[in-house]
Amino acid sequence: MRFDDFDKQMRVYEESLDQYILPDMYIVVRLDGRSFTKLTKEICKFEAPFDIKFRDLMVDTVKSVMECGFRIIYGYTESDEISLLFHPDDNTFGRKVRKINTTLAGEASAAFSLALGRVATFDSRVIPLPNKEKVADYFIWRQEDSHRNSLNAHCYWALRKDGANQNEATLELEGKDVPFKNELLFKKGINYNDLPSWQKRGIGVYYKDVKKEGYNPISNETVMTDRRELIADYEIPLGDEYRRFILNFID
Ligand SMILES: Nc1nc2c(ncn2[C@@H]2O[C@H](COP(=O)(O)OP(=O)(O)OP(=O)(O)O)[C@@H](O)[C@H]2O)c(=O)[nH]1
Ligand SMILES: [Mg+2]
Repeated sequence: MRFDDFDKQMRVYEESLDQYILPDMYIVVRLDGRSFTKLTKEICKFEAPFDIKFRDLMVDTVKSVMECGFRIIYGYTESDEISLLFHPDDNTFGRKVRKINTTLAGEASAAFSLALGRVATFDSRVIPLPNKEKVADYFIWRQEDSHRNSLNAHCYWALRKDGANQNEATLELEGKDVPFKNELLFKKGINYNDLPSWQKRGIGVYYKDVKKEGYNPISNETVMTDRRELIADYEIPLGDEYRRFILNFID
């Protein structure tokens, strides 16, 4: 058989599971650390429930994937997950799902592992969303997940630090509502409202115009130049204000 014919015959198998995101759909990708419970609690022993070193590793990973070749306009991280919003016109890899997933999981895993100094990996899923409102809903959903997880984690570790074992702490919180959990923390001297915003709402990463001081060697002068820089926002807005904030990236 001629190679060209053989190649065509084999490609049919290789491409049988290929999928593409339709042109009018918004693309969000969520990356999630694999077995990060073991990594954070047993292997690296990060501070619980929140560790600034772990937070900074996640933020640096978000920045790294936002600059790896796709047009990503907003990044969001909470816990061990990262959500990425693509520019509506992004057409990298012809919007092929497998290329988007494998490339981003690879880039995130490599960046995080290099910074940590040991192997850690992320999985990836593409979430196609039909309109701007659903994009905003998506990010509000992840922010609410962050809130819930954060309240629960603070309660769990407050109980653990008071001597409860894994089972006792889990049982104590099972089926309990938000006021109960707030009260539990309050009794232990923690006012949930006063905890840092990034622990409750997560962190946004996006481009911002900043003024940078530079040096012009010809005129021998210090000059101010405009630069677009990726910044991490540790106090992102909440609720309706967050909806407007998200819509701003795609309007
Ligand atoms: N100690 C510590 N743990 C953290 C921190 N941030 C996230 N984690 C942990 O990261 C884990 C993330 O949870 P999951 O993604 O649901 O669990 P996983 O073990 O990664 O499992 P898979 O994602 O299914 O592979 C939880 O155990 C969190 O407690 C942190 O700042 N400090
Ligand atoms: Mg995980």
